[in-house]
Amino acid sequence: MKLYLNKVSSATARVRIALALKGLKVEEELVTIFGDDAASRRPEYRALNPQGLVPALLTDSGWLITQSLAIIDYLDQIAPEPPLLPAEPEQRAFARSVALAIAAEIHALLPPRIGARLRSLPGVGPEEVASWNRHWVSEGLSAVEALIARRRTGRFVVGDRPSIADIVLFPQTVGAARIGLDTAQWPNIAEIAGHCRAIPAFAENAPVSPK
Ligand SMILES: N[C@@H](CCC(=O)N[C@@H](CS)C(=O)NCC(=O)O)C(=O)O
Repeated sequence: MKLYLNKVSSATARVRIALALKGLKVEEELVTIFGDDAASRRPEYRALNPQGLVPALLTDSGWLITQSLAIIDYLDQIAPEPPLLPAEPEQRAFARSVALAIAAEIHALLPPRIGARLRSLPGVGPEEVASWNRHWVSEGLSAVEALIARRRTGRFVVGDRPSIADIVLFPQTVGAARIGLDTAQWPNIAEIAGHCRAIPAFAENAPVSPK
């Protein structure tokens, strides 16, 4: 299998953490995502992935899977151990809810293409974009903290094993700290992120800072 990735990308980090938890090795191809000449904008990459985003996983049979959550679902099916979704139906739904609250409602408002589009609008510069990013991460993680606080029973979002919820949450906490937010304001999230960081699969695949 081959993973198209960028190590700055928290969506990529989710997939790399899942691969590492499962002990799966894949070929990796770097796709640049910043700037007008980013590889993700080029026709060659768009021909492969019309969304022009990372991550994307090319399976052994040549099928391209886009979207980090779909890729993780696929990995969970082809390599079921350790499971990344809880077996109990309500807990399973909760793990997916937390993952989607971050992937769909926080992260979707932050990628480079959003910042570039905002900066093209009159009166919007880097400081306004930074403020936009802080606003959505802050509001989004505050809601996720409240969701987790209502249900948490163990070291991770669901019980004592990392699930898809932690895999999506952890990179977002790294991103939150990177834009100047103090993650200690979300005590459950901060504690869970600490437990994640103690696991090499998480620590070694955390998103890196843009140069
Ligand atoms: N919902 C997608 C998000 C993918 C995404 O936005 N990836 C970012 C990097 S984190 C990207 O490729 N950005 C390129 C751009 O914004 O131009 C997923 O979960 O895979």
